[in-house]
Amino acid sequence: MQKTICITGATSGFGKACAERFAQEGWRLIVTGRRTDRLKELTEQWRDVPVHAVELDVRDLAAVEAMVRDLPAGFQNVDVLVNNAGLALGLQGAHQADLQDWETMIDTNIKGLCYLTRCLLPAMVARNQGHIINIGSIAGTYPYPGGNVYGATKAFVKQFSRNLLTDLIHTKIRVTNIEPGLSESEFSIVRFHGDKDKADAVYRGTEPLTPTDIAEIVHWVTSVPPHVNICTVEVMPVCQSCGPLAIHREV
Ligand code: NDP
Ligand code: 8X3
Repeated sequence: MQKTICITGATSGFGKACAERFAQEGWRLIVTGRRTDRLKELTEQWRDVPVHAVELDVRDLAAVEAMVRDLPAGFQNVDVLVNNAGLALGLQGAHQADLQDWETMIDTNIKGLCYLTRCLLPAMVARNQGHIINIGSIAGTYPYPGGNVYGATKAFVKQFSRNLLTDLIHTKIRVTNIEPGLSESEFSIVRFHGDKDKADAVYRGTEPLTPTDIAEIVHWVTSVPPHVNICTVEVMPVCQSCGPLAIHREV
């Protein structure tokens, strides 16, 4: 039977690559994001793919509830939710960071992810079938200067994913947290508020992961046998590793 996947943040980067990957596999797609021109561009490339595109800001609980309530016939049984919409804003130290940036990251990466999960889970539990795939980050495990609230939101995603598994142990629902490292998308342009030169510098001299790499992993975790749950995937490009612990000396 044709399966249905709901992807948040499908207008760019990982989410868009996931939409394209699952379209190739013949899934029904629910694609969401705030930029409607991007959603239109994305869906116009497919002729035979059943797709439901929804303009959605994941921070808006009423809009999330309405989206789930108003899913059209054929799209109501969501088999996979990819909680991908998210962002980092700024790279300043905690004493200098913009509080509004912190609010936006918390509202999007934590609250938005919770809204989608809470609204789609009851139907999954009723059907005893489903898969929640959260896009965390290595920043949720390994601290780095300026990662402050962004990393903390992804640490939330890690623990929330684990706690979902404990709540759902009596069901066949799977929960996966995918934690990528350095990946080239619009992520850094957003982080630096549109400063393309700063964003390009992040990837200079590296071979980062690509959105296609992440989409392959998202597809893989859905394709293992139903009794197998890939709980966590931590993935970095070969050019990246965890830094050493730091010591500041006064001499
Ligand atoms: P992009 O900036 O390319 O894509 C982010 C997507 O999130 C866009 O489609 C954007 O859509 C959507 N989005 C942002 N805010 C909202 C919102 N309030 N409501 C709805 N959609 C929103 O970045 P990536 O593809 O790289 O990032 C995807 C996820 O992966 C994020 O959660 C990010 O934290 C995580 N990640 C990224 C890494 C990287 O190095 N790139 C590494 C590890 C994790 P729109 O603007 O149209 O709403
Ligand atoms: C994105 C990866 O290292 O830029 O989540 O925080 S990193």
